[in-house]
Amino acid sequence: MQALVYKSTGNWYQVKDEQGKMFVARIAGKLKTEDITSSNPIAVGDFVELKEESDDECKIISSVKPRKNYINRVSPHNKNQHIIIAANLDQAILFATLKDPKTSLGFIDRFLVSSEAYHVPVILVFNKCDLYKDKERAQFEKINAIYGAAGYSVMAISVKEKIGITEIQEILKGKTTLFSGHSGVGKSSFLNEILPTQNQKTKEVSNWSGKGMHTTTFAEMFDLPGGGKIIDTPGIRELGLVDISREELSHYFPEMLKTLNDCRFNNCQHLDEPGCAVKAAVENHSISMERYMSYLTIRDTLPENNWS
Ligand SMILES: Nc1nc2c(ncn2[C@@H]2O[C@H](COP(=O)(O)OP(=O)(O)OP(=O)(O)O)[C@@H](O)[C@H]2O)c(=O)[nH]1
Ligand SMILES: [Mg+2]
Ligand SMILES: [Zn+2]
Repeated sequence: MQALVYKSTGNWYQVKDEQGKMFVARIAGKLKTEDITSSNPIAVGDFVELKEESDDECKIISSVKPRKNYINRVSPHNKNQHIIIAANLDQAILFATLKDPKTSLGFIDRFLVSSEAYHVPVILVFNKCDLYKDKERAQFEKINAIYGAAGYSVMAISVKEKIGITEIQEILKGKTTLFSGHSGVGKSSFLNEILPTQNQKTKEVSNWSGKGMHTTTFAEMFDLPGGGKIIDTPGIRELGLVDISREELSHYFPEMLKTLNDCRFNNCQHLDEPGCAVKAAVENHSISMERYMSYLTIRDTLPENNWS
């Protein structure tokens, strides 16, 4: 019997079978899976096989179906382990904020690189636009220009003032969408706004250090009444990139990928090589300096290649 994983705590799982019935499930014994390097063998969004003979109280998961895609990150506790955030996604919304708390562009770029590597389209949603004064409005315009030029959709919304909600509902229709971003940016607040019966926990961010505070503690999937699914996740502070080498990094900056075929050397790393089309594009402002600087910063954190 096949089922879809709606919630994963690491110890037990909430799964829904093809008839729409929810069960608690556990892994018993050895699990058949291709994936051995992640610390969680099963993630929200996974399709799993349940043992026929297992009882209704607690089903037993016997195997995980191959994933269409997934987003993962380096474990904050162990650099050699990675954690699958969610699997089988159609798209992700990266929730960001310019204030209370502030999301750095570096974090956004790492998230985008990771999503490009796993072929998950991303929409950038800046929440809490009700807090904007002139300074933040100018910042948003700049960010909108930078990421718009790179090919991403950028939106400013306010869950509090109900600005931009219906536009996002349109984007969510019929798709499985991951909600990600720092803690306190309003992921669960948005979910509560469009699914009031769910009533996910949310928490004030004023007088709040941000450190180790997560209101949502486990990833969980929710069905949308008009079709489609949302996966709400705990906020992430830092996103360690998995399985990406320096040599391939520029392929995950879409605006660089479009340009790099024109570099003189086909292994050009867009540093000081002669005839580099990417650097030329930065100089004539068709690739933003901010994104190029981000490329260099992220590159420094990556291994030389991923097969050594
Ligand atoms: N001013 C303002 N505050 C908002 C808005 N949306 C959410 N908040 C507040 O931001 C705080 C954090 O919201 P949550 O929804 O808990 O944030 P989260 O992203 O789910 O956080 P984690 O679960 O920890 O990852 C709450 O106090 C919300 O009321 C908004 O549009 N404007
Ligand atoms: Mg939350
Ligand atoms: Zn180049």
